Amino acid sequence: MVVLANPPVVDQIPLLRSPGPRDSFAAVPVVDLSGPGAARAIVDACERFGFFKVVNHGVAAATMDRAETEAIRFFAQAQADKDRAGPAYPFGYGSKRIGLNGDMGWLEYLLLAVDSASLSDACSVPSNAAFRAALNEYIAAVRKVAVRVLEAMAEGLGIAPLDALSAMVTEQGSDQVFRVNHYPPCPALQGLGCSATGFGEHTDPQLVSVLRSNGTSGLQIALRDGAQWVSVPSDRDAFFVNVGDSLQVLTNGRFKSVKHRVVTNSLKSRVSFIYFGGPPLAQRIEPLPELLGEGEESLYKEFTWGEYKKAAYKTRLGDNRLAQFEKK
Ligand code: GA4
Repeated sequence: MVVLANPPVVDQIPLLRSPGPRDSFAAVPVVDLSGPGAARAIVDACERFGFFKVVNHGVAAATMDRAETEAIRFFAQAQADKDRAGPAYPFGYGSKRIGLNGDMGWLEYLLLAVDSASLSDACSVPSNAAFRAALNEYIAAVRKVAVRVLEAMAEGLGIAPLDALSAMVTEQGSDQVFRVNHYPPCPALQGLGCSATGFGEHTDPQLVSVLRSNGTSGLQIALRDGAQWVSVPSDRDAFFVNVGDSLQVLTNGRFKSVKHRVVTNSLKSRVSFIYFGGPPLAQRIEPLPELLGEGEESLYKEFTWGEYKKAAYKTRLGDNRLAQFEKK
């Protein structure tokens, strides 16, 4: 057997089979957020895939375009200038390294804290005023989408009050994070049948994540518990929503947190924005009483979001983080 070493440029970055047309997932559930069937459609999608696409969301294209233009301008700067906005932990610019335990991806990014409905003033990154303003406008808008999605979930699940879920991500002290990812193309691998891992497989720890990309493909989700990976056709006008681990627990496993990853495109760069809606650190993450049937018990041990987050940062990206909180 001939074992080929990774081409030097992607040294240390795991490779994946390049997706082809047959991997495209045509059945992504599409939810019309302004339509009457949104609540039912969202619950159905969360039970089946933990993932769906949102259209008719009411966010102006100009808001998304402005944030995208400014992000491209930021990442086009000289490396030394970007490095001045680092390190990524706790918040700031990062390149290739993801988390604290050795995961690597073919990307650079900004990891940013959100306070209420805009970037936290405690972090001066990004420092450019136009970029900050564009991100703040985008964050205010995407957060409203997250709130509407969480309200529709509560409605569809028959939970009262309607803001039982959304309040967790909007109340004072909620742990909201915003991420801007830039996946440069990786031409060195073109035609080799493999692609660099942009962001390795993982589930998100929060309640929900709301993603928007520039229309370059790359996002994949796992079906059948990881037995099959499918490519999500990109759509720059839509948002994509992931169920996170916390929402899986709040629904006692009825909703599944979806495993996903990003495969780098060999020719086009991908820019994505992700809003992660998390609760305050002291919030207990446990099944909502309305969702527990007669005599049904929680599948999980008791924990707070702060405890979950602390444990998450000790894991590798691809680890099953909920496993240690499951009742045996
Ligand atoms: C995945 C979802 C978000 O991007 C993130 C990520 C975080 C990070 O990049 O620092 C983590 C990852 C994410 C889960 C496990 C830990 C923490 C990297 C990692 C290895 C910002 C988050 O909240 O959790």
